[in-house]
Amino acid sequence: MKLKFILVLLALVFSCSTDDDDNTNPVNEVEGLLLIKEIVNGDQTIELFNEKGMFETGYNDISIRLKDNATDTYFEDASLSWMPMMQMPTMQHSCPKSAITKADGKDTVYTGFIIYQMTNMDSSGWSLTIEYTIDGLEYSVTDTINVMQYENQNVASFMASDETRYILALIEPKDPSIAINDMKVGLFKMENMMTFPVVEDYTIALDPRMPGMGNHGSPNNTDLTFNSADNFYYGDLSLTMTGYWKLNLKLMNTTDDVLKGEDVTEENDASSLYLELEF
Ligand SMILES: [Cu+2]
Repeated sequence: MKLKFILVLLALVFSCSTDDDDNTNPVNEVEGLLLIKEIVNGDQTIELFNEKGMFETGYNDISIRLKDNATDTYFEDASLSWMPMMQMPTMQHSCPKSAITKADGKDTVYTGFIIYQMTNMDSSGWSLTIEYTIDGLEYSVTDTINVMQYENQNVASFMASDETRYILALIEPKDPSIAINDMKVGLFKMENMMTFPVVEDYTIALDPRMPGMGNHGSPNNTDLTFNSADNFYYGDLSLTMTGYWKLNLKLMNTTDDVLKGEDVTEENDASSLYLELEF
């Protein structure tokens, strides 16, 4: 009887503490992420986050919050879109990007990705326009952003033999290990300066090599194939030791014509299409 009473009491205490409405210590939905930039736009502030707290060339996973400056609270029912733009000496262009959607299981966080294919030496050149709708009202703001040059080639922008420019970005492994790693890349076509649709059903042949060690390879790699569930390409990447790896690639279209890249042979130590990895 006594034990039952204590259990009921405990249950009451716990249910009270979790049902607390005037929560003075709300859940931090961006815990573990670092602020990249805040963009103030009148009554709202857009907060951009990722793991490193900065944009880099290549694939960027981005978390976004939209703050009501008057109440210091975050909007939960906004719809957002974005347009990154690089100003070049004679023209401007955008880059591959996702839509912005609500983050799984979050109330105040929205997410998406942007793949910056290039940047200037001093990280300048890019701006980001964000359009959003709250309660039927549309807003838009543009600000400059810094994009740092990543230390290795984690993105390739290239003209292929079909006279099309493609952008190929390494997404995983993020933390490579001596193992068969899951490799994930994004492949996009530059339709025009502003539009970069996903390329479906191509094949990307994979031949990782260590140029610093006699250009040796590794066993049990698989070519990357398209996954229509999330529009990315997946394959097995075998890394047998730590160090610098050149991931030699060959891009094949749906009829298996090679559009870019060459086999690595005795006479040819690298493909003209590659990504780099160091760990
Ligand atoms: Cu550019």
